[in-house]
Amino acid sequence: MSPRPLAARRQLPESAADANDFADALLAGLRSDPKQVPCKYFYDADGSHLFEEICALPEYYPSRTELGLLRRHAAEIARLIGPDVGVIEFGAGSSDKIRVLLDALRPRAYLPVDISGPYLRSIAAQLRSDYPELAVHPIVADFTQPLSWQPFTRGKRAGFFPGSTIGNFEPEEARAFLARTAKLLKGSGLLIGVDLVKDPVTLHAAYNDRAGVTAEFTLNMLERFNRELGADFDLAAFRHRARYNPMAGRIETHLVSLREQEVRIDGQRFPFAVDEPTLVEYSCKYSVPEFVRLAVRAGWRSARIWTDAERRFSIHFLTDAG
Ligand code: AVJ
Repeated sequence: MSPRPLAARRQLPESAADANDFADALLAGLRSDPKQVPCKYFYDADGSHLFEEICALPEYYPSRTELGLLRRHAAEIARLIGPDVGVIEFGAGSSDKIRVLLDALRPRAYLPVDISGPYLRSIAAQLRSDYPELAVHPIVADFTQPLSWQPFTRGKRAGFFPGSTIGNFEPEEARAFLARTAKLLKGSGLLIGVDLVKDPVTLHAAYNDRAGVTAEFTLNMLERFNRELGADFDLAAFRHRARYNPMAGRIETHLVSLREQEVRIDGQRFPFAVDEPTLVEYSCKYSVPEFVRLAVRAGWRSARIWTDAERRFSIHFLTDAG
């Protein structure tokens, strides 16, 4: 009998409650000064697909570099994680990376956690048909919040958090997230991709691609607000702006209002001044020792670190500090 891991209990449904949270978060963010909207709202089905397009851009080195590292070190990674685990992935991005891990590791179960239900289901369906032996249990949930779900996988678990998505948290939130995962993954490990601090020109290009896909990705958020919340954002009246802040070591992405305007959402009016920025994303970059310090503060032990020859990107294997 093959053990059948149970799916998550109390996973967030794509319910009216969720839609309300979404509307409330947007309205609160637009009322705050300066205006801001959480970057997790990029990822509706269209946004998730645009992000996949970003990963294929020549300027966007993180995905390619991380995938190369995973391929090169797959056997060692599988040895460190060990056999017969349930892999919990935070954010189901493009499935190339998880496939490399699945091929090398042959885990018992795969539990992707993602905020976009439709996208998650399409990824799950593809993986089920390509890996008939694997138990695939998608969990629709927002992992930026305290975990309201418990994955039931018998035996060992391993966490996988690629893409440097950890960089979307500010360092203190990143520490809190890592501390929550340390509890969830007690007795096991976390494989996590972290983009490294580097020259500003390379960083700037990665978030300002020539083809304009990143701008489209950023603006898609407004289209989503129009579609799902009945907002009336004029997409031609905002532009994408991503700049590297060398003091903070992060890319700061804003939607900038091109003119003085008023946007209506849910019967409320939101004024925007000319050139007024709305913060939509931080992508924090770390040095290797900086990230190790953060992980250790969160209760992890640094067991192994891989970087590419140009030291653009790092993958860390963290284990239970005991
Ligand atoms: C995968 C969420 C980490 O911040 O680099 C890519 C998202 N935003 N281009 C990143 C993103 C603009 C990406 N993360």
